[in-house]
Amino acid sequence: MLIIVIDALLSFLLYANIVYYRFFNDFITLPVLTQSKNFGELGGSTQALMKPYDVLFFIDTLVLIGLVLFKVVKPHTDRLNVRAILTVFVSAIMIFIVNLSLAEADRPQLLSRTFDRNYLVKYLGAYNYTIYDIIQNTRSSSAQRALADSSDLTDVENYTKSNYADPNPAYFGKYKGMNVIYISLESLQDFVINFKMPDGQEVTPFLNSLTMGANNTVYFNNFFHQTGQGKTSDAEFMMENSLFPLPQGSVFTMKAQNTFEASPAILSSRGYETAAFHGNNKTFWNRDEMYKSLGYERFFDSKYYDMSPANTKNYGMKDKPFFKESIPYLTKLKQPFYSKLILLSNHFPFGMDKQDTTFPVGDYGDSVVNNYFQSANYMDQAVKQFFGDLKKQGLLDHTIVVMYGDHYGISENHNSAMEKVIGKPIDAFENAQLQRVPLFFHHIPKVKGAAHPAYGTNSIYGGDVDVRPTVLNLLGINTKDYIQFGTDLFSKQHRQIIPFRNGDVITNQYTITDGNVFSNKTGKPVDKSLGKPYEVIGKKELDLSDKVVYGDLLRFYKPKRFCIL
Ligand code: GP9
Ligand code: MN
Repeated sequence: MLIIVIDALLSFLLYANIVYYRFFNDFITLPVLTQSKNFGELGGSTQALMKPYDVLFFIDTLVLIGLVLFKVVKPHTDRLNVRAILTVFVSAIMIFIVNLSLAEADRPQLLSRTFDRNYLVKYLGAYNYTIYDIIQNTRSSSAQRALADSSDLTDVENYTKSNYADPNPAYFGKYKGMNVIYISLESLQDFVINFKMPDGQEVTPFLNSLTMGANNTVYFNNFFHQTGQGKTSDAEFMMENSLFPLPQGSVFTMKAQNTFEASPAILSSRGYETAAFHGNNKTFWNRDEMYKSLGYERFFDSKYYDMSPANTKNYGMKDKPFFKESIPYLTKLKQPFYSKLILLSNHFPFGMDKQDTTFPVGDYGDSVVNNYFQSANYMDQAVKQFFGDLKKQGLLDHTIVVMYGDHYGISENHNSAMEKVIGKPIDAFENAQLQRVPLFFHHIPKVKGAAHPAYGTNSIYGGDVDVRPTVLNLLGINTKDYIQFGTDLFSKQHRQIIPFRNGDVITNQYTITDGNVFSNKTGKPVDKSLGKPYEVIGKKELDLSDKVVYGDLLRFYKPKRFCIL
């Protein structure tokens, strides 16, 4: 009897997921279950989503009931054999472990990163995924969120207000009413910028021209990614919230139900149309859920692109067709618009289809590093093509284009090849320095006698969390009342302190990494006490930001200048 009930419940769970997937193209998660609006949306159409042959999903239960009813098998009354039960259990666990290790080998950190539910279900199976989802959600949310109240915000508010940097009047509001386009340059690290292959070819000639100020661009060459396990999604999170990512997992997958005060919401409350573009399945990094919480009105995911084999590799769209096919959607948005395009093809392991490139591969004795140059060159060509198209559409002159490398592309595992690339040994100092990613602001208005050069390379130190206040100030939106951990990169009071999730801190003077302090100028260790004050600031900021995210504290925060739609 018990077996029949369990079997029926499992079949029901499986079937619920199938019906849900047919509509949402996604699997059920605990927060989705508790937020009935999703099911409400599904409600009317549930019947349409069911097919007559679905009854086959319950065939096992029906057969079991039939067997008992027609007395083909009789219920067991004698004692169960403990040994037999144990053997079944132990073998099940062993098979599970083997399966999990195979899955881990294929998708490293599958469980800790939770980057895509499709992958989790594929590798774990629907039942194990459900258990995983329940553990993940109860662990990450309940206690801290339930215990939090509005008074917890006081500490945070006091800190962020004291950290506020006045906007630079020369830049403030210079972009008022202009469109915004963010471009996430997948895995692009700063070392490739202005890098030449042994034959003298530049890897990123178009981006290099921007570093010299072409297209009225400012390029930051001391800008660092601050991402954690959530990689691309962490970078997106920081860019739009000016909060830090979590110590483990991704805010996108773990905290999508939180209240946020992100730039899409801020701008859509000021008349902007907001849209995100990404040539991958919308469930990846839980973007479909998270983008709603960030205030996006539209999300053009893989469904909107021609995903035929020639256009795709690895996770999804190649950058050139992705940009090309995004243009018609972009131009149909009501102006001013706030949008972001997440690139994808310059992703680990970077191998390219022959027909897409004539650029040479590197010769550094490591295929990942060798392929990286070719793939980064392709992305550079794609960005150039996109700028050309924006110009053709008459958009370039009244659009601010913010481009950033989302995180490292070459991990520490490839440092021996990287030593050949950069031509010096990579110690802890150099390793931390390699976490630079390029940041570009296209079309900065020319300001005579400004503190920073109007176009070209800017050597101010900064990190992901600094971008939001910078952009909002350029648009003429004062950020004083927002909870934010970054400061405007153009502000004269901008603080050049960059905390990282692994405990490192980089300032314009020092690199604090692995418990040692190095001088940026010499690359040599200096007295550890010199780093202490920055380590303290770094830890404090990360702790406060975690408090906001884990406690979902922004649900209590109603600043004057923020209006939720
Ligand atoms: C997936 C893309 C890549 O949609 O954003 O994710 P990553 O592995 O770079 O975090
Ligand atoms: Mn990425």
